[in-house]
Amino acid sequence: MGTVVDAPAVVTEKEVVAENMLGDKKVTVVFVLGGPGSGKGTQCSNIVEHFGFTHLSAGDLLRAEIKSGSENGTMIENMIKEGKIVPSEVTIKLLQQAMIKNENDKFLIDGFPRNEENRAAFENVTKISPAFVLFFNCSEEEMERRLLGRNEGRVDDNIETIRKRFKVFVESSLPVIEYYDAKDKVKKIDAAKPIPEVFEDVKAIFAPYAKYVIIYQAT
Ligand code: UP5
Ligand code: MG
Repeated sequence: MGTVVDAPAVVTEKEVVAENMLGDKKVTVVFVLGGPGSGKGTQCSNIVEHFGFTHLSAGDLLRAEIKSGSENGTMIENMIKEGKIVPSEVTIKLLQQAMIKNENDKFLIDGFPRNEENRAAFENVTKISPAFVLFFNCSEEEMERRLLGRNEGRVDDNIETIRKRFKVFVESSLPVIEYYDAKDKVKKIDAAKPIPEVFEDVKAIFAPYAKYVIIYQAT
């Protein structure tokens, strides 16, 4: 019997910057995607509560940036009013800072990446690939009804901007979902159902990330 000799270790460039490392912590990232009003934010809150993830809504981070009086504030506000996608470097910086600041190692990134350029730039800059993509599928009719009934004072919740947001979603964001689907990374949810029913389906997907394991003992 011959001896098996290991091939000499070659450190490739890819291994030097290890994937999914943020500083010295290894992170798990789930992208939560779906059209405007599909229920991304609503379901992310449920996931946080049950599965110990930290929720990072790209839209919320951008809206906070406007409020903070940052130099990019006016540009971001104008883009949001028009339903357009803010330049990648702005959004990626906000997401990266939020992940570094937080001690958690499990993140839901809600509403990002929204186009092919967002996706490629995020992977290039952070070296993070998502564990999977949660996709909330819902008809425009239902999403429009929800957005018009939301009443949170968002500058983009008017019929004119909503129509623009739908168009951008179909033209720019759906191709991102298709990209991950080709890699078998998309978990598609029927998001047209009532909130608790949607969460039942979400729960089944997140079961491996459960915070507590309940052991039933027969008596
Ligand atoms: N609701 C939720 N689920 C329901 C259900 N199953 N049945 C009945 N009602 C349901 O829900 C919307 C409303 O519907 C709520 O009133 C809720 O109670 C109800 P929500 O959970 O808020 O839906 P969500 O999918 O989060 O909708 P949102 O409007 O936040 O989605 P968008 O993707 O449009 O908004 P986002 O904040 O992500 O982005 C806004 C803008 O920011 C973009 O248009 C863009 O201009 C900019 N942006 C970027 O440029 N880059 C980014 O990376 C991110 C955003
Ligand atoms: Mg949202």
